[in-house]
Amino acid sequence: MAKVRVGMVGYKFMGKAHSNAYRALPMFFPGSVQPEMKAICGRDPVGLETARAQFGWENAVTDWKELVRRDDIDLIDINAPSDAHKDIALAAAEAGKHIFCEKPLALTLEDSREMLAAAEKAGVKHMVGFNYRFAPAVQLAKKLISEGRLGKIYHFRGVFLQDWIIDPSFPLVWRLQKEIAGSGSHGDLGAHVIDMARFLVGEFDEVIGMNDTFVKQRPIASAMTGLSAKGGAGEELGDVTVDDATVFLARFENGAMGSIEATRFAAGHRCTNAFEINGSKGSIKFDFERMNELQVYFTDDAEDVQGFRRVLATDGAHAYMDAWWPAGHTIGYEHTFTHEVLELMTAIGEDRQPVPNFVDGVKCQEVLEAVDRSIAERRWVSISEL
Ligand code: 4PW
Repeated sequence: MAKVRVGMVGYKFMGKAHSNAYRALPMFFPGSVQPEMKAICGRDPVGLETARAQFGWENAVTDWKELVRRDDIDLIDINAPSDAHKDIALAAAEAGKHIFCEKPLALTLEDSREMLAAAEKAGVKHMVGFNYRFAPAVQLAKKLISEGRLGKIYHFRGVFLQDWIIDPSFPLVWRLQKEIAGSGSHGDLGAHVIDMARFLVGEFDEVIGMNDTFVKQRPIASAMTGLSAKGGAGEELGDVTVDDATVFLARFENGAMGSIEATRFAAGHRCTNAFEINGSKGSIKFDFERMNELQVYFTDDAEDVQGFRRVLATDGAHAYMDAWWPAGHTIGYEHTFTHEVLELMTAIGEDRQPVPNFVDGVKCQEVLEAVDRSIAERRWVSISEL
């Protein structure tokens, strides 16, 4: 197949991560269908041109509506803040472009369902950026569960703990504003944990949650991104309109119990995206801060050597690792995006939907919204109610 010509909206954190993945693919996965980095899009022409030159895009445009109409673009990659996802995706579907959209898919469940319907009506490929699935150690977890090595699953325990806004003087960036981000830790971090639970354990049945906003007002930033603010902040304060932390309990359709926690106030945790799964025949533990490792415990180990042991998921037996380095060398966060883009390019080449796609994005939004409803109404909420 000819190359997939990419137009990407957004050039900051996720724009850099996706650009790096597009550039790494031909070097490390030369047999794959390859991307062609045609155009990068953003609002600030100065920052955009810097990113274009630095990341290696052919040209830069400031109007995403122009980008989605171009005949020399096959795929629209949406890395803009969450409030822009729906409009760009609907326009891309209308123009017959494949769509790759960062998580969470949309601001609301209703919007995500509209995006899925539009993509399906247009007959285009659609993917959502749950990159953590693509860590080799997580792929090993999926393999062990699928092979029945853990037996019947009793517990999923998942957390995504950060601490980048624990300082009350940290300014009011867009990730702290509901109208732009949709939610705080819940949709930004909890979405990853929800997707991981769906990927490894199965569908959610019912949930009940709680949340809090510990710092209610923050200094308004003059120039900002989602995770940082440039040029400092003034004296004026603005309201934080999202959760700083959301915790919820869950029952899965297969009977397993779940506890999920997302917070940006776990002092000392920079990016602890971690889970533990307990089954009738064993347990596994993963922590993204040690992302090349999976802790495993099997009940059928000989009694005198039973205990959790560390598997280093860096050999050729582990997903994707043949493509990287020999002799057990480790990989990092950015490699999960390369694996994600490999799945997207391969799916387009094979004329099938990539996984995870907008169906997974909608399923995630259902759980996000069910938790929010359970908090508002202080009751268990079935996913089937949504
Ligand atoms: O999805 C992203 C995560 O990988 C989030 O939007 C920010 O970056 C915060 O944690 C990481």
